Amino acid sequence: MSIIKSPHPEITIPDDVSVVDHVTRDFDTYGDRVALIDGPTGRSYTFSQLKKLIRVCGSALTRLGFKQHDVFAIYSPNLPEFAIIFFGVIGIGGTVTTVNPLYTADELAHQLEMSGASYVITIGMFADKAKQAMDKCEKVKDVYVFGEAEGCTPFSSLLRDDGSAFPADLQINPREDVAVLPYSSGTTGLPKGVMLTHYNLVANMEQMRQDGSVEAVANPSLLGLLPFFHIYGMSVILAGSLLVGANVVILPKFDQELFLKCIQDYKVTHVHLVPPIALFLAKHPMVDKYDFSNVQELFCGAAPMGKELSDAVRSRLKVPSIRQGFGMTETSPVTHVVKVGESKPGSVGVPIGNTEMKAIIVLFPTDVKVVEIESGKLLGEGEDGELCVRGPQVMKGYLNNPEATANTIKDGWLHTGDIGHYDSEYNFYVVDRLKELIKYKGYQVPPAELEALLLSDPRVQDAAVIGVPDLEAGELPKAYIVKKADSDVTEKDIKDFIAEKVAPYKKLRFVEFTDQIPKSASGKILRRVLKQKEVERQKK
Ligand code: 4UU
Repeated sequence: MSIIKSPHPEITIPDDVSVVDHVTRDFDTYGDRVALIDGPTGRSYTFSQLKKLIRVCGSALTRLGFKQHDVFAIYSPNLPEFAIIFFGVIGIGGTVTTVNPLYTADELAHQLEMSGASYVITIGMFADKAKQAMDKCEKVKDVYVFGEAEGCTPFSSLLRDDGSAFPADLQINPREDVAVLPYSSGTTGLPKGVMLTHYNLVANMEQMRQDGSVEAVANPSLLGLLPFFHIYGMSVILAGSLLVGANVVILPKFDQELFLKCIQDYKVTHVHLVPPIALFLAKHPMVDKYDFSNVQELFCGAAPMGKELSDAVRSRLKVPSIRQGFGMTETSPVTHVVKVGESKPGSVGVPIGNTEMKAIIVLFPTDVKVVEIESGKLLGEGEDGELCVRGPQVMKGYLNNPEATANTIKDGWLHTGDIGHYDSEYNFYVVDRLKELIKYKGYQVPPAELEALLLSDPRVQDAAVIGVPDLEAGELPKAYIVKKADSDVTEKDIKDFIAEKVAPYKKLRFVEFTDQIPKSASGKILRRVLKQKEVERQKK
């Protein structure tokens, strides 16, 4: 019945260093080793080249008039050059907002507008969407493109610079300045800009470094498959691996054959996964044709991976370690990881380590308390409740949204909106989600966003969206619709209406017409009532 501290010893987290200075601090030592490799083409950059290009890019951006605290949007799949612009912007004190490249032009425009971005970079394939979005946002000055595309400025123009305009007197305040601004819907409502400071990211990198699994290997190589626009790919894979001198084998999307071939041919040692890819590894016949002997660890997060799936992957691939972690965009992202050397299938692990650096600053260790949902009372071992976290990785807040921030961080505790419990060794188990968020293959699908779109359809009287359990995707978005009295709208009409407006992973997979949406006295949708109905239906 108490607050739980991380079982790891406390570490010192520097609060006087920026993300780029921290990540690149040993790049001169890593020198000519390969830092980034494009999986499909083999195009690569060494640590020395990357360090130089980050500076060159920062200098070129400065010449353009891009200043400290300005916002640059990256709307791109994973590519080695993603890292150059990402660290180039952050290195001169700018903020990067990352956008899912599958977003429609409208979804992109919305994020550009909300984040106040002045530039956006994309790839040729998405250049049209980026230009359409720019036309809707006054603040956006230009669209950059990796490669070339009509009406866009080539990214290569930012690399033709001698680096001399890099700001010499740059003062970054790591505890205040926002390095990245990914979007998350949090526990409720529409996506919000998550302000992660330089300190938040440095802290999480150091907390993960304490884990030691990557550095324990002679030539560590991580697979950069999970998207860099999402905090997992951005912080843990891209920044975290470069910091410790591991290379990243980058894949722009999940292609079964290429995925397996790259792991084998580039001798990848650490593979970060989400549950649907773990399922592929457990089941697909193609997997047997490839050599996994260099893989030291498979690491899964972003959605629940149960014991059965974990055991199935382990027994098939015979990798030395398979572990799970837990995190959120709002926590930079990692808060829990299974201890190195331990096998705890089904558990998301113990709270990761952290430190109190200065006694005068209220900097708590990564404690986790389990709060009973209704009362706020602390719960004990084995009792399910809402998980609340505090630590140096907890975000500064949601951009321009003090209300949502106050509802999420209370007395210094971040309320995850997840339900779980812990065992006698402080291994945590996440068993349910209190918040309304739907996760499709680890991607966030905010029901409130789909509901707002549905209500904008004149044929719809009322709507509620929930996630229904699915073996492969984790959850699939389903809408309950109350039709307008005179409407003969069909399920297909509703699905099409949404599909036109949102990225493919947010599409409604099921639509059911109903007479009434269950609501509380205050008018809130009772999602658990609808979810319960689904669970019972699936049992039949
Ligand atoms: C059950 O998904 C993430 C971050 C994931 C992450 C990153 C690095 C996990 C491990 C790691 O090392 O962020 P968001 O913001 O997209 O989604 C956060 C939500 C959580 O609140 C929870 O509902 O995603 C769900 N979630 C999980 N659920 C994340 N990880 C897990 C997990 N089991 N392991």
